[in-house]
Amino acid sequence: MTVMEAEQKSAPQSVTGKKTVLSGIQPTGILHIGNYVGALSMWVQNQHLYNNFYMIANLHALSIPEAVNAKELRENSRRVVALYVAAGLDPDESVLFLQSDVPAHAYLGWILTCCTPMGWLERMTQFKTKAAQRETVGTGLFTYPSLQAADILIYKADYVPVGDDQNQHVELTRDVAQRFNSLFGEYFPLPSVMNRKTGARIMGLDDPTAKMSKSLAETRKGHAINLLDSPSVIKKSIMGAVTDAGGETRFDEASPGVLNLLTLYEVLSGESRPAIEEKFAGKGYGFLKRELVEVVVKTVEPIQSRYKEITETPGYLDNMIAKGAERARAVADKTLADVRELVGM
Ligand code: AQP
Repeated sequence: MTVMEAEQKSAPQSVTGKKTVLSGIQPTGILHIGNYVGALSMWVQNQHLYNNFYMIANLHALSIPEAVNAKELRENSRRVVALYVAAGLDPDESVLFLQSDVPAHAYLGWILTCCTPMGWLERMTQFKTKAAQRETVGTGLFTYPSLQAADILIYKADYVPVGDDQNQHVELTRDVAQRFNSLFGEYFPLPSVMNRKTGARIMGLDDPTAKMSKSLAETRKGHAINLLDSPSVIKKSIMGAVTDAGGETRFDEASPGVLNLLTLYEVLSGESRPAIEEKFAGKGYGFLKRELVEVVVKTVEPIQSRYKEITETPGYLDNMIAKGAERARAVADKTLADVRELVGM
């Protein structure tokens, strides 16, 4: 894996000396290589540098209730925590928890929703995209970003490490924090987004114009590579990836599908761009795909074997989830107590 290439703007130092990060993933399916590259791998690489809060965003998963099955949501939530640890997050170093185990998120979410003008939420591109895909649009899908602001602000996070599709939500969080501060008194620090420079948005293998996504992966074979896919499924998905009739393997000249494959190869192999361009020059896309299969399999194999160990150890996950909830609540409840005071409750 390459040295972390994150964009960091300046943010205030936390009282403990280390800055704080918060991020999360919705348990709406098995994590894919886009979630891993854009978010999870960055968390793992940086975990020694920060106070880390990583949640499983199960309240957010309810924002499209028609897609929720209670049993599956519960199972997926456990799978996502297990994948966090299997991918390398250390549950002692990072606070890993289910969002729903910390009721202060929803409480602060309400207060921040009250501080968020509707126009700000109407501008969110993720809302517009997801709303356009369905007949009934729940209010929760609309107010999702103000709950996300609460997730971030309740830990007074300095940084939010995410894929770049989430940047607009982090910008909104800054606006909401500023609005709260101007209404009720200077309290929340303004968080900054943290993205990879390469791999902040991995595209669908079957359609390089659309972001690789868990929900699309459920209905479209070959759209995504899931972290729990077998080598043969990975091979099938990558060999079937959309490319073009050309043969161009230079990063700045490649078509979207080929650029997506090159980007995945770059991030997962850790090789430099000039070395990659030299390696693939004039060799055809079949060679690029076969090499990519190899690095993807090499990336997911250790994750899968740790995942198996974790999920087969009785009580391990339950214990970890309970401890994470306790540690997260201790911080979140304190912020909520301050906020209650500030708003007059
Ligand atoms: N394709 C991607 N490339 C890079 N980063 C990505 N992320 C998601 N897709 C990509 C990052 O993964 C984190 C968790 O995302 P999420 O589950 O909270 O929400 P999402 O962005 O809506 O993810 P999906 O996979 O597309 O899920 P569904 O289909 O359920 O909506 C975030 O940091 C995100 O940027």
